[in-house]
This record gives sequence, C-alpha cells and structure tokens, in this order.
Amino acid sequence: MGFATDAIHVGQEPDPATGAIIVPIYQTSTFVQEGLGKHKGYEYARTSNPTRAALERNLAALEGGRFAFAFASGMAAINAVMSLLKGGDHVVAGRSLYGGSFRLFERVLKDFGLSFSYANTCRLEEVERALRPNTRLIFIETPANPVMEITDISAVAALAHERATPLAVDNTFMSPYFQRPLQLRADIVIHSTTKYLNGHSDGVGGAVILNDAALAERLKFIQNAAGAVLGPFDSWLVLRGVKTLAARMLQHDRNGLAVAEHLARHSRVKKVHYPGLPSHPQHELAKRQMTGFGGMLSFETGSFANAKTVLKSVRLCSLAESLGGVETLISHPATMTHASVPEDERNRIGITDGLVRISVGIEDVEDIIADLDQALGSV
Ligand code: P1T
Repeated sequence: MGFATDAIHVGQEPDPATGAIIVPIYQTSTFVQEGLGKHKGYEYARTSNPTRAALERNLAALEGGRFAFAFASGMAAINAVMSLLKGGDHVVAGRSLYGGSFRLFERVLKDFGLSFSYANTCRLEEVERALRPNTRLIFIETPANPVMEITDISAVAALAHERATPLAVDNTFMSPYFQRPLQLRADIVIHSTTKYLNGHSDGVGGAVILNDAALAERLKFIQNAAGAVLGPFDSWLVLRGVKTLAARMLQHDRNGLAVAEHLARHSRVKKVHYPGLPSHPQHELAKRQMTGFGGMLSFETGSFANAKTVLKSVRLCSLAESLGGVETLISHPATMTHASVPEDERNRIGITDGLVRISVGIEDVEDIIADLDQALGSV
C-alpha cells in the first residue's frame, strides 16, 4: 500500500471487541491475568500498552522498519539509543544537532563514561577522521537543526558499516514522508514525535525505528527497564496526527518553498538556509535523498537587534520553541533551542545571533509572507 494508506490504516484496524474505527485509549496501568503466566499479551502498561503498540506498528510501517518503540519524548528516545552503549564507548556525532541532544551528550552521558566527537558530517573525510577504534555509534541529524545542513546518509552508512558501527539518524525534520533513512541503509531512525508526526503541537513524544532484531530486543529491554514510555493518550494523539501526515507534509513543503523563495529575494534578509533553494550548498544531495524539502528554514537578519525586532513584530507567526505543527512558529536558535551550545561552536556552525528559524505552518501562505514582510519592515 502507499504511504498515505499505511499512515491511516496500519496498526489502526477496527477494534476487535467493539468495532470502534478508532484505536481506543487504553488508559490502564495493568491487565488482569486469568492465571499465572496466562494473559492476552499485555501484563503491565510500562512493558506494553495496546494504544502504544498500535502506534509502534504504525511508525514501523511508515519508516519501512521491522520494529518501533515509542518514548516519552524525543530526548527519551535518543537517551534510550545511547543506552545501547556502555562506558568507554565513543560516538561520532554531527556538529549540527538539536541543542538538547548536544546537552544530553555533554552534560549527562559523558559522566557515564561515553565520549563524543563532533564532525561536520557533510564532509565524509571528517566523519572518517573522527572515527576511533572504540567508536560504537555514528549519530546524525539531517537536515540539521537549525541551519539545514544535509548529510549523505548512504555514504555515511557505508563508512559506518565498514567498521561494523551502526548509524543512527534523527529524521525529525523530514518525517518519513520525505525521507526514509532505513532505505538509505541507516540502522536506527529517531523521531521527536512532538513535531511533524503529531503535527498539532499538543503532545511531547519520541520514537525509535530499526530493522536489526538483536538491537530491537535490547532496545525493548531498555524501554521497559528504564521506563520512559509514551502514555496511552499521547500515543493516541500521535496516531491521530499521522493520519494526515502525507497531506500536511505536502502543504508544509509548498509553503516552506514559497516562504524561502520570498525571503531569499527580500532586501533585509542576508541569507536563507533551505534545502529546496538552488543556492543551498547541498541542494543536489537534498533532491537525491529526500522527496521534498519540508517546512523548516532559517534566515540571517544580520544582528541580534534585527532578529529581536523581527521576533517582536510578528503577529501571525508565534514566537515559540518547537516545530512541525500546523501553525507557523518562529524562534531564535542562539538563545532558545541552541542556548546550551557554546558561543564559538554556534558561530562555527552558523548559528549566529542574527539567525531566525521558522517552522512554516500550513496556514494560507500569503498570510505568512505578509506577516514576515511587516515584521521585516520594522528592521
Ligand atoms: O522535544 P523532544 O520531543 O524531546 O525532542 C527533542 C528533539 C530531538 N531531535 C530534534 C531534531 C529536535 O528538533 C528535537 C526538539 N527540538 C525542539 C524543541 C526545537 O524547537 O528545535
């Protein structure tokens, strides 16, 4: 079946007990057993819950993977993947990552004996140079938050596999509608479902999707043992959200391109980072690896004062962290999402004080553009 059909139907068969067309919210902590060891597949809701299991089946299908696990947040999903490692292991991570991933690595996981090297993963030779004999994972985000750097997933996967090292890809920005890393031979896909998968800015969640049975078994063990699971109501919200993923992503993509093209022509905008623009340094790779460019972009206003003016002046666009919802969100990475990245590192990546990020929503695009124009008019 096609993607939109799977999004609506996989894991979402009518409820066998009642015929309800919508998967029920199994708001229960435990399941009564008929006798010792005799139950209907569910024992305790941290281990497994039917609403969460439905979502996990659905997300596995959308990413083209065999196994999926849902977590309490994107960060909990990333932490679970990192829990596959042990003290002394080394990770090569992309230098461009969501600030919270960097914070988890540097301020939590280092204390458990993991070590991290950050590479410009757009350059294969830099990934290769960062590898060590004890490298046990390569972790990338593509497109990367917020400057939209693109990493060649198949090329990094080939390099990783030469060393029998798994490659994990945070696919939050594209969603499986526009990019399927497992098909490009990545081993682990991570999502903050808070973003496009939920799509309506009303729940925080995360997911990990993979094909390898041994890794999946270990991850399932970690999900249950550490317990950062997605609750039944939040699982249900994501199940509802994914049904319109295909329709929403098409509109995010149309609006994203229109806003990016408009800003690129704007006299008060110095630079636009959007993979769908031919001026993007990896536009050709983006066309090859993704089937659309999505709704995320960032642009350079030239100074902190200019960025502040734009963010203060918008009326339709909401100044807020997060992304991927139907409404347009605008933010200042240097002081918001990437505040935990040291300033010199931020400048190296291009997260300047004048950089503004937009998660272009699916409102009428003329209204979004008019709002940005009036805000830029105040600069
Ligand atoms: O917020 P949470 O659901 O825990 O997801 C973390 C996360 C993981 N990966 C990527 C690529 C992300 O962008 C995020 C969260 N990002 C934001 C909140 C933001 O505004 O960029």
